Amino acid sequence: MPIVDEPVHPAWLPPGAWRPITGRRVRVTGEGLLVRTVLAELRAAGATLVETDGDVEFGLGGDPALDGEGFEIVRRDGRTLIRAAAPHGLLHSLFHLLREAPAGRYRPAVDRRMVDHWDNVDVHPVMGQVERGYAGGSLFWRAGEPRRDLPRVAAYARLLAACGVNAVALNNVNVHATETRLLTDRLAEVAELAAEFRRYGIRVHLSVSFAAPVHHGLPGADPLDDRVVAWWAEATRAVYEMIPDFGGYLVKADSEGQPGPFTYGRSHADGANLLAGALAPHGGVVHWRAFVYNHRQDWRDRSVDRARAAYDHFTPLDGAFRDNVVVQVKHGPMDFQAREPVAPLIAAMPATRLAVEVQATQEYTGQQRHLCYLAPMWSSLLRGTDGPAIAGVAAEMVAVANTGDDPFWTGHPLAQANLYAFGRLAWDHTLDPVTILDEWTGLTFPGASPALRATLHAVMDGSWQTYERYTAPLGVGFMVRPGHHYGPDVDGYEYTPWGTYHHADRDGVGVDRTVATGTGFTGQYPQPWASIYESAADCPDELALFFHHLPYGHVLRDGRTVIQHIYDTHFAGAAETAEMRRRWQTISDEVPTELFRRVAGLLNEQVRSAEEWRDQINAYFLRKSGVPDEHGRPIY
Ligand code: GCW
Repeated sequence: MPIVDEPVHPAWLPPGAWRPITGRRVRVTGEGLLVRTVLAELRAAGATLVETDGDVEFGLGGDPALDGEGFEIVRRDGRTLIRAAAPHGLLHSLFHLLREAPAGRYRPAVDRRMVDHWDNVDVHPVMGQVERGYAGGSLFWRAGEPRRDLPRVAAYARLLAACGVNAVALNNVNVHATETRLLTDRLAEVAELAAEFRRYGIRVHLSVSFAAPVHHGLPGADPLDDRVVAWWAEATRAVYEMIPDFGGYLVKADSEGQPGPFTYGRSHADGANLLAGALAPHGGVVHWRAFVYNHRQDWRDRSVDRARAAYDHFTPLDGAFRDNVVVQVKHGPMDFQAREPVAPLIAAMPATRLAVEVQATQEYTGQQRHLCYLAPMWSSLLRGTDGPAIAGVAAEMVAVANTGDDPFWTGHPLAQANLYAFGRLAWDHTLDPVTILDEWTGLTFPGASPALRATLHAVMDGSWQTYERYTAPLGVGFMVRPGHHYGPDVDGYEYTPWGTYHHADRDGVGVDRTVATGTGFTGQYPQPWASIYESAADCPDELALFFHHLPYGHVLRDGRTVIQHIYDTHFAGAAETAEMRRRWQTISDEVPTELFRRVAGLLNEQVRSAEEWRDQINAYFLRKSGVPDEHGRPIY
């Protein structure tokens, strides 16, 4: 089917975003692919390229301490001088100029800032073209064939580079038969995409199946079998022959039915080191996911706790991985809920290179039908507001992509801010989410009026907490419809094998994860967090039901009982969505019509869905507990 070109929204790089460059005399020295990209961008932005005395000068030869991607901005006599140690730094500095970055030295907090696509080549019968994708189809494949809209891929690469991303995994971590061939006879498709990303300093990675040798005729995939070792070495050599700057492999092994080393009685270290050995001669890395748990649990057995699984599997392997293995850990111990504590594994692998994975695609945070600005969540995890800090421990940051072939890239136009904010926070963990939103607004809506800025802050800054208020209470999680995960279903997962329970009964609710009387999960944390979480009196309210089974009458730190907190937050959260919708109507003249309408329509759905959540959660807990709302509001 031919691709029908729809006008694509420019996201944070509309022509107006280039005002700091347009019309200026710019001098660029240096050569190579990325310098040519910088020159092309400057030309397109309407800069005058000069040989001497530019108003803006980009050059190499900066302090080597700035490493491959850092740069220095000096402002002197009305001129802007940029020095980088390598061309990557020049590219990043260009985009920093659009944000009117002040003079100073800049370098990223972590070396790799990666976006992982869960794109399938074939349309999966249940998951579709993109697993957990809420932004249309894949940018790379459509119905089993390469989509080949390379200008669109280049535009995407440019957006990623402009927010600081430098690596992308193209395909889903659940690798089906067709996708296994991307590594072999369909490698040319990957090479074609890699060429577009390369121009923006982004390296391409592939998700691979641990059983790939079996798909290609070997009797097994035992990591200690010489034939398997040789197969991976040869397959990898062929990849680098075609894609010399290939980033490496991403692997979901022994997880939710994906194959892995356990089949052969081998460990995750054996498995990861096998691939690392094949990649090492070429400079590639393996991202080996720690999302390993028993998804066939007996709900009757309260001694098994899914939250414990990653730590239990991986901490004994600390120090056993080769240097080019990166263990990739989800930020929380469960699965991308709106509220979870930091995964304790992150604080327990001092001898292992770790990447922390967050989910920009809004599987459990409204599926890009609800507005939910995630930067405040990510920032608080990085800073360690309510648990061990991720910043300083994670060597890399990864986001599951929220993008697709939707004309707004992200389905909900305002969800673009999540991708932008991920890149910026991965580059600089200390940035304030409110400042990032301002930056994003300034780029996306050049010349935004104070009213538009104020409205975007009003509807976005607190939207994650609003979402949290009207959905699963106090950190308990997973009260969603099984399968697609949209909308409320309090008991949907309660008696299933997935390990995601809330244990509500007539007396109370929550999972006892204490050492004293529960699953012992709190003991996986370093002090002081182990003690803070262990104590119902000290545990932060937002995590109260994650760590404790509490009576409905238990008084939380904020002075309210658990049951009254549930009622109050659900009424408040739903009311906040109505207010968001009202605020949005006030700026209809200030944003492009299509964007205004798309957001307005989605806010209608958000208000409807939030009311549904409010009423189901409140009705469920009133019926279970028999405790009425102190304020006598309608509960059904
Ligand atoms: O949250 C679960 C999702 C799966 C996903 C899995 C994972 C790609 O529901 O769709 O599979 O996490 O992260 O591997």
